[in-house]
Amino acid sequence: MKVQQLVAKAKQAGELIQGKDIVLLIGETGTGKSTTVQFLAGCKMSVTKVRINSEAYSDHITTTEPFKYPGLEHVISSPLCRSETRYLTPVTIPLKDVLGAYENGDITLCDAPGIGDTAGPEVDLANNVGVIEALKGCKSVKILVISSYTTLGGRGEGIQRLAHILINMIHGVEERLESIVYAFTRYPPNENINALLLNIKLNKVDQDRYLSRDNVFVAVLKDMIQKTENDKAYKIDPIHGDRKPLIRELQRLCGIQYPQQVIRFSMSGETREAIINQIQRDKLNVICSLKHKDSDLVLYYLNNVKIFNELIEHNAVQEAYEVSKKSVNESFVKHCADETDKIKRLVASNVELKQKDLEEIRANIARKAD
Ligand SMILES: Nc1nc2c(ncn2[C@@H]2O[C@H](COP(=O)(O)OP(=O)(O)OP(=O)(O)O)[C@@H](O)[C@H]2O)c(=O)[nH]1
Ligand SMILES: [Mg+2]
Repeated sequence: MKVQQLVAKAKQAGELIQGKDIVLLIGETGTGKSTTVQFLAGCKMSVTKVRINSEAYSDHITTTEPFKYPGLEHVISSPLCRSETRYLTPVTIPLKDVLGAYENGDITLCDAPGIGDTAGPEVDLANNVGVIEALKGCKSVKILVISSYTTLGGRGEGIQRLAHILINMIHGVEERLESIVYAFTRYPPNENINALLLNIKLNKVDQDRYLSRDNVFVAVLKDMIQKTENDKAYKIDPIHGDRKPLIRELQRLCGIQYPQQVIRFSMSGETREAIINQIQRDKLNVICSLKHKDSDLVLYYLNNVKIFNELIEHNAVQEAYEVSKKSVNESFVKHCADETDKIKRLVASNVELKQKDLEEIRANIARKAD
């Protein structure tokens, strides 16, 4: 998918959440974010067996009735382990539908693409561009972190990845923990999540010289442990669960103000490299199209570089943008000089200057300036 298309889609989502207090779902691909949005929106759900390859079947939970709220039709869950959600999709739920007729106001849940480096650079970039662009105009953001038992990993690697997604995405996350709530999908009913997390902290993190020195990571893990104490972990059971406690908690949470200054790109090293390669190609394409005097292509590639430059703070990106701009500028200056020479030659040749000649020169310059 083209960057421009992604940005356009993200802007549409951005318009829907402009000036709103929203809840953003964050989690790795396939952890159950879309399913959780459907559950919190009160959709009736049932489980079906879905064939995921020639040998294996998997339990898939889907909605069984028409969608009640606008936007829900775009919240799509997938049994296949690939990134299904590509854009930020807001769904607004009136609180009276969940908590009772006496409640005013509403809550806007934003389903988001899986963040992380599991799905390849293109998807990672798409996710980042979409989420960050769409969040620019909203008023505040509460974070609902989704962690799945299936991605936990034998030694808690899933929690580590998740914590690092949060750290990369939320600037100063350790000071914004009051804006975060954790929910857990696919956990066996009797599994004690708090004990699992505590075990990861004591037996993995505290024993690891590097991990235990990572203060921000330790702060996030401790926050998870504290928030799941006394059996308080929010386990998502999309079919039989009660959505009220989690909605109440989300309502109570205090959102991150000025999210555009706090929420940032969380892309993997692989994605960063892919973007830098892409930008170098776009820069060369600007120069090449200038040589071929194809102004449509010049504009197209220059715009690509410009979009990346607005989205990503990186020296290589900035440099590519500056070089592209400079090349276009120099080409324009040269073109004007050529046209000036043409006028001078015409004047010097004593041939009578015709209105037509001047108009042609003026049109040439104007076309380039465009
Ligand atoms: N058993 C069970 N399955 C779940 C639960 N939540 C999600 N699933 C299943 O997990 C699969 C992936 O769920 P999605 O909701 O698409 O996951 P996602 O996080 O939105 O994935 P991306 O949009 O790709 O990032 C689907 O087959 C769901 O039915 C849950 O709480 N319990
Ligand atoms: Mg999804």
